[in-house]
Amino acid sequence: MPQTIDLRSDTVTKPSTAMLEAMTTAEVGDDVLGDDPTVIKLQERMARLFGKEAALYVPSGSMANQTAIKSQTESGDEIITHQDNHIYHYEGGAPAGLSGCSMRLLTGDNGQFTAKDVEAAIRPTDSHFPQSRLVVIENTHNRGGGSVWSLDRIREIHGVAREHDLRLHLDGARIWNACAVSGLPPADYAQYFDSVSACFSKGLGAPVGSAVMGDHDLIRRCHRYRKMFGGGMRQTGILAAAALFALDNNVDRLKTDHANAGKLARSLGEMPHLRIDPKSVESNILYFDLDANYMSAKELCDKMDSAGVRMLAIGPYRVRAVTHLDVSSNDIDHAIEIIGRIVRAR
Ligand code: TLP
Repeated sequence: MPQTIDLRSDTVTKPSTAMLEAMTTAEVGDDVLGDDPTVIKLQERMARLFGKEAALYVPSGSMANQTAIKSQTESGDEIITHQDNHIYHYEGGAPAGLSGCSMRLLTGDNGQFTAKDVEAAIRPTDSHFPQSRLVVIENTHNRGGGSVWSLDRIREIHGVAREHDLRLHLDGARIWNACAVSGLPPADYAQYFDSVSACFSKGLGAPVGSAVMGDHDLIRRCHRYRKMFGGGMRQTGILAAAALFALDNNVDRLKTDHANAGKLARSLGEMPHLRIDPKSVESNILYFDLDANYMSAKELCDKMDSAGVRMLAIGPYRVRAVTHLDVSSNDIDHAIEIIGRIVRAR
């Protein structure tokens, strides 16, 4: 039976035999008590990579973001971010639920906004208003089509945030993809943020895990909230070993995923009934729209699914595809063939 080409997300990857081997041979201890040597090694490496004092291993990107938000806000505070950000759409309302924060949502192309947008959104210091506290940037930007932020734009936002005493958090679930596009090391981005999250379970192909980076005081607070949110784990070295393996083996290859996404986008752009600008695809995520009089995104995804290609319908006429290390260039050719057959049949 032919294998399904699963482009729903880069979270669908399965650990390779070599990664599993690294996991089963990892040295472990009780991480809640702070003595898992593999977790300690991973945290030290992440702190170094991001140029921060400390790092904390957590079960998910959502927990990395939410421990960082909880650590830097008070109930009644407002978070300034883009209306398409993951923390707003896909984390179960956690900023309100866990930290009591409201959100000031900005607009802008590809999930990005400017320093001017931030400045205009900052509340006056007056007890009528929620207190502007934290700016959150997502890089690469998921709903923005995997867009990569320029360092200049981040630097300008940092300038405004500092002027107004706001803190900055980077949702860097896919910061590795941003680095692969820009050629910059993670620390170049991280220098403008008080807290940074990064995931091992997206493009890097680990089964579980993320990290949050910042100064000692922030990470101490995140540690407390990780426990409070139920994320304290015991012999977590088996998972941290997968993350270390991913850092050693799966960072340099991300460019392949970007090339595959570009190839897929160019072919989709030539197909009838589908709309996508291939030039807008910078990393491993792409979105395309269907002509409304053609068929719904769900209908197309169901048809593709039956033919062995999986994508996500994320709106009535909008589909997302994500490339990753379990999808080869040949798989992309095969997927293009299958989709072409479907859209040309009607
Ligand atoms: N994104 C998932 C879904 O939740 C949409 C995906 O398939 O893309 N930040 C960003 C930018 C993300 O894309 C994600 C996951 C997270 C945070 C959350 O990571 P997890 O799923 O580990 O909590």
